[in-house]
Amino acid sequence: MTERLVVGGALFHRGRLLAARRSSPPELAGRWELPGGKCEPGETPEQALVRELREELGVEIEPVERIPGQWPLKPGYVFQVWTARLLSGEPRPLEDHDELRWLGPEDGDTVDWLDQDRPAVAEAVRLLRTT
Ligand code: 9L3
Ligand code: MG
Repeated sequence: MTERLVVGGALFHRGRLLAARRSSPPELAGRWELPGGKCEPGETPEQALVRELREELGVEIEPVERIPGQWPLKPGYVFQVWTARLLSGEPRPLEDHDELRWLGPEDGDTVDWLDQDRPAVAEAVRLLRTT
C-alpha cells in the first residue's frame, strides 16, 4: 500500500514561526500543529501546501525547503514538513483552527504540539535561531 501524504508548513515571518490550534476532530482539538493537510492526487507536496495554507489561513506562501524526515500519522498516512515564507496576507483561522500564534525562537515549548509535529517543530525552531 502506498501511504497518503500529509504536508505541514513551518511558516516563518519576521523571525517567528506560526503555530495553529486545531478545532477538529475532537481528539485533536486544542492541540497545536504546523498548518497543512492531505496532498490530493495530481498535486505536488509543494502545491498541496500552498493550497492548504490558502484555504486554512487565507495567505499566499512560498515553500522553501523540506525538513528532513517523515513521521507516521494514523494508519495509511505519513507526515512531511516544508519550511515556507509568507508572501502576502495576514494568517486568520478560517478553517480547522481556532487560534493562531507567532512563536519566537524561545517560545517553541509554550504550546501543546501534536506529538507527530514535535520533531519537525524542534528543527524549525532550530532554524529560527540560526538563520
Ligand atoms: N496532521 C498532523 N499534523 C499536522 C497536520 C497538518 C495534520 N501538522 C494530521 C491530522 C489529521 C491528518 O494529519 O489526522 C490530516 O490532516 P488535516 O487534513 O485534518 O489537516
Ligand atoms: Mg489541515
